[in-house]
Amino acid sequence: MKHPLEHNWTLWHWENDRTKCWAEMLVDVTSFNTVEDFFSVYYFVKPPSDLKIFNDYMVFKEGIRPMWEDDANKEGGRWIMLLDKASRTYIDKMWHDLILCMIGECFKYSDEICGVVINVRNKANKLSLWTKDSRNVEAILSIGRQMKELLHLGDMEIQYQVHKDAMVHHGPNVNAIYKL
Ligand code: M7G
Repeated sequence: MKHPLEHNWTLWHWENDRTKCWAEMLVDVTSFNTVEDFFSVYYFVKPPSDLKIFNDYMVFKEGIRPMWEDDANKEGGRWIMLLDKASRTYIDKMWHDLILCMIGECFKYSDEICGVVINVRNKANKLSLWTKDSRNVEAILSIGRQMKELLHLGDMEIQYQVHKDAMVHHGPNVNAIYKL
């Protein structure tokens, strides 16, 4: 018998294509709701370190689109870590471990979690955990602290950014409301 997960999850892929708008570049790859099916998907797709620049993977609870505009995200934000000088193995390990912690419901406030994203970029790859309510301070700080513990981040800084702020500012100008 397969081992059921608490939620159904969807893997999305985004690849830059200048002929399309951002949302049109998002592709819903597949969904899974057991540990075994997660690993089949995980080992079927390329690891993040093999993706070209300007590709993203997202794993979100089924029914939540991995975009700011979705009802589940519009009041939310994200804990983000930069993987600028990280090795390929480290990037893949962080991606793998964060997904497992999320789908395995390791977080005390797992109901607040919408999904996880990895952005493969020139400057720095970015790994982020999206939460649904940027005003829920207790949940956000608990999730951030657990993310640091579970991924053994030590003194590596993570920052919490509000999606509404990301909609109007870009890149380094997005304000971090919490840092851990
Ligand atoms: P990014 O891919 O998060 O980071 O955002 P990057 O600057 O490292 O590439 C880049 C751009 O993609 C944003 O400025 C938006 O134009 C677009 N974009 C990103 N996200 C996550 C969204 C989204 O959720 N909705 C919409 N409409 N555009 C987005």
